Amino acid sequence: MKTVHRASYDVLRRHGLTTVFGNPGSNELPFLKDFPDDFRYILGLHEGAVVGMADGFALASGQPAFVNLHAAAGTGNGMGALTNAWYSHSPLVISAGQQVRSMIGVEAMLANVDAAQLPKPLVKWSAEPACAQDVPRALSQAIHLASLAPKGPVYLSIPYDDWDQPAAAGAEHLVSRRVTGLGMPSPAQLAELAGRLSRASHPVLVLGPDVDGARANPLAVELAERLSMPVWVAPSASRCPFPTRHPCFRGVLPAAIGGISRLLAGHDLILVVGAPVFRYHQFVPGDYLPAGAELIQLTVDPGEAARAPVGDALVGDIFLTLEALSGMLESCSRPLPEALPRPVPRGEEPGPLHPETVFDVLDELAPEDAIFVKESTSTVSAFWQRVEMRHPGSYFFPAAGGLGFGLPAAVGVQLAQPQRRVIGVIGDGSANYGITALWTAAHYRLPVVFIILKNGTYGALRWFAGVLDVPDAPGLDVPGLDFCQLGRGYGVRSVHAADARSLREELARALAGDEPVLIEVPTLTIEP
Ligand code: TZD
Ligand code: CA
Repeated sequence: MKTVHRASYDVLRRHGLTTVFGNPGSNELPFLKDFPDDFRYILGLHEGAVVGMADGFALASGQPAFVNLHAAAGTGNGMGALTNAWYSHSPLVISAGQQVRSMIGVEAMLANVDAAQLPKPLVKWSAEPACAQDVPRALSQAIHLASLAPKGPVYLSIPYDDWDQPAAAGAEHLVSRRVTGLGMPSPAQLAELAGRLSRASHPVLVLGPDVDGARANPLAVELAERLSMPVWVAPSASRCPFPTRHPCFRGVLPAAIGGISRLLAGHDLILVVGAPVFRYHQFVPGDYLPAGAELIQLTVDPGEAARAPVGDALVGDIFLTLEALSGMLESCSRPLPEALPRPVPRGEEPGPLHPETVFDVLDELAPEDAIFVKESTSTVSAFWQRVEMRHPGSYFFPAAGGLGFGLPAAVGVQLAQPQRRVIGVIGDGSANYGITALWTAAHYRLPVVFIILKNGTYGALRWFAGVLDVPDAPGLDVPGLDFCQLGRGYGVRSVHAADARSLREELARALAGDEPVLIEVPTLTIEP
């Protein structure tokens, strides 16, 4: 007899979801029974870390990732991480164990009351199948929905007495279904877009994370070169969509209404690709656009298109649309923009290192295809200026600013990209929200290099306190943390590097090895 358990694993296997990120409890044990040999279970010690790892894995692989959480408590612990997954269009298929069906009503221990409601509004779809026989089909629905554009997280609550029930007749059809769909603008819409771009005299390109998600970075380069456009990265950048030393590259736009229109002044057409318009953060009033500028947004997400306060929008697959567009555009006669000057290396001074020095060392020693997972909020601009990123999938930052992404996502990215070296650049504040991921890195021997920038404070909040005129806020400092001891406690080789020379030595040693290493670096506080 084929059980719901067998039929469900068949569905997961068919879609390549053979890595299970989880933290188990009694509700989940029947699902984990007879765990197939071709599956691997990646244990995280806290659900925030579990979802963060799965998020990193999904973003870096471009494939859906499967998560198994413990009932309501495990789901709740994972929800902060879901804010990031939601905004990065990360296809997470999250399952949670439910009490046996007959004990949900009496609210026995571990009954997930109103389970489907719990993860909303941070999932595309959430359900508890109406009967055991529907579980494999619901799982298949969850995987397809997570993977269809715009990708995103979904949630299934599964009562644990479902697994050994007989599967429904016909369950085998699930594994032969393919669900595909890549919406494209029509030829007429494309021609209009190409026409507007060709007629513009000072167009500018603003690229967002979904360009990198679609691996359309080379197409963005082609488009920028063909029309000699300066290229900005859309504000609150969670990925790197464009090679950062290309002559067209200008940097990351600030996350403020006024700041953006100031920086884009002089352009008559702003083409935004793969980003919302815009992910603002600090409130600086001003005009949405500089005088005389039009904006066109190309996005894969109808929600992003509909909610923008300004400009026209075209919804469609980014890779296919850019590909079609490049065939329709003549090269323009404008010269290419001049490359930004290379940042000057900082002289070395005694005392805590300037973050710029740390980034210069990273730029010097990191492999050219290294992947950076960044979660130090006050050092974002310095990092983008100093560390060259060349290839798709080279940079990940929490898409909703929900801290606790960095350490776990670095682990998930390394699992998805064993050929490339992952370097986590993590603040001493941020590190604490996902610290248990160190154990997972050690346990599965994943060679992530974790660089902890230790300035003893929530640096970005110090800057924000100035912006918001709150000079006296409590709770902004985090002195007395010893990340070398924490790292060792979780089983990761951990070293302290107090100056540029020892940072260089320790980083070179870490990169030459094949195990995770934590490097704690005392740093100065700078402004984001
Ligand atoms: N809690 C969560 C889950 N996410 C958050 N974003 C915050 C709190 C608030 N927060 C920020 O937005 S930045 C920040 C906090 C606490 C400081 C992070 O400190 P850090 O980095 O040491 O990681 P910097 O470079 O010192 O800013
Ligand atoms: Ca800090």
